[in-house]
Amino acid sequence: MGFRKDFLWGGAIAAHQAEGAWDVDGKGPSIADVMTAGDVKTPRRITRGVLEGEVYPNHLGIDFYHHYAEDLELCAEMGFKAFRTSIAWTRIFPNGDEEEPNEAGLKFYDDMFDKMRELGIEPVITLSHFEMPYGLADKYNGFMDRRCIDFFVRYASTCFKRYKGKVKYWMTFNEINNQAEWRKMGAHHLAQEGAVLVKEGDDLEAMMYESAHNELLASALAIKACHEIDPDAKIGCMIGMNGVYPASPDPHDVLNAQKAMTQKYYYVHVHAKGHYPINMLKKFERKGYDFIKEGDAEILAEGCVDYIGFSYYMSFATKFTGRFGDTYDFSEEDYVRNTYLKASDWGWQIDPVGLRWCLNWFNDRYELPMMIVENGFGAYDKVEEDGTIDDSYRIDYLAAHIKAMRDAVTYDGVDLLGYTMWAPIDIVSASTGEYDKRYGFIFVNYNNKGEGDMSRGKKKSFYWYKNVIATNGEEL
Ligand code: BGP
Repeated sequence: MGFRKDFLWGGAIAAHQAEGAWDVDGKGPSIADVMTAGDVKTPRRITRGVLEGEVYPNHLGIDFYHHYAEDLELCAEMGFKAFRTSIAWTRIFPNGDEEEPNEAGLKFYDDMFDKMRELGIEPVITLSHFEMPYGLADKYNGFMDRRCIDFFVRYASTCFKRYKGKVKYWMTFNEINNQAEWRKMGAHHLAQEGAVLVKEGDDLEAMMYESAHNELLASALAIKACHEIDPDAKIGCMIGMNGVYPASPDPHDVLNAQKAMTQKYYYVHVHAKGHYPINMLKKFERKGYDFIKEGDAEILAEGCVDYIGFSYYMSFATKFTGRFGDTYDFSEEDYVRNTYLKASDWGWQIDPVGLRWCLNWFNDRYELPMMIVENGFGAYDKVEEDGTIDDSYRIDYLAAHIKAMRDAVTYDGVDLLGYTMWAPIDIVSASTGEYDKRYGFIFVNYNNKGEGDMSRGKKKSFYWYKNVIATNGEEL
């Protein structure tokens, strides 16, 4: 009963949201380095290059580049068994299309992984976490150009060779499926996934499916390379999993929600089974898409994942509007509020039971080990006069979600390898570019206005999580 003895308790961050040092030691700009600051009401913008007078929060992050040793020590104090971060692609290949890697970038991660090992922490590493080199986006239009597949595989293989024996758990593209919501996010979401920089009049839907296909090929080829270079390593996909419920038992709503799940999560099907679900192939045929070329099927079939990594923050509900007729195609514009759930200050609906639902959804279809590599609660934290921070709301959120995953393991037989909550330390928000949307057990003294000395402090949740790990999830 309960979690396995070697369960990987830990936390997760991403290079671009934490490291800062965006142009240090030969690093080139990534797509995250041309995203401006926003907030709960103001969307981030993507600029063509780094422009004078704009504010780019990822350039500074929380200066993890120079503070990772002390930050990891604080994580070790909580008893972390695993730490998930990403390698910034542009530290290794600054423009993305170089023949040779940047040694200073490779050395930086050597030192970081050594530090983790010294602390008894298993590195769990994402190869691309919204970090496509800006050079590739600008020059090739990202994954719209098949040459970017080779550039990614070269980068991935360089990492597998260099960190063989140091890194055992890999993932290819962070939340590769976010781009399925291209209607809502437009250029932002596509570019965040390393897909394309779009212009007026482009057919976003067609471009999304084509560039996502090329990204899936890149992922499959990297997985194959990983298996060949380091047979002891495990490599997974990373899916942004937020289940879609029907808004009511009306069969139209139920079918609509089912179609939404296929359209949002066919990416995991390709990763786990090595081919597209027929439902999606029918859609491509109907739309006249011809981006699947000879030989692609074999590539996908040979690059299946060892485990499913996924993030979980919330769930959605959808109401059938009839806008796509008998196809019942999904559009995120058809989401409705779920009146059974409360939401965070950013409107993210809180649904711990939904996490168990998602674990079962994956398990029933793919029967693969899983790792929850992100789950957390973004909130405004208040520092009391005595310097303490009572983030009981964060504890409540995490405790309810950990209980749900414990139930999925205990009662539903889910094979769960680990849980790396998001994010053990306050960092820059990916969707809004804010500092004030905080997730951490560790407070970072820095805010949206650029005030603060970046010093680190412990919130109430720090001590709570330490006990969760010490009791292997028994005491929540
Ligand atoms: C996921 C991303 C992360 C992270 C998290 C929280 O979608 O993989 O990079 O940031 O969401 O989102 P946000 O930072 O926007 O609150």
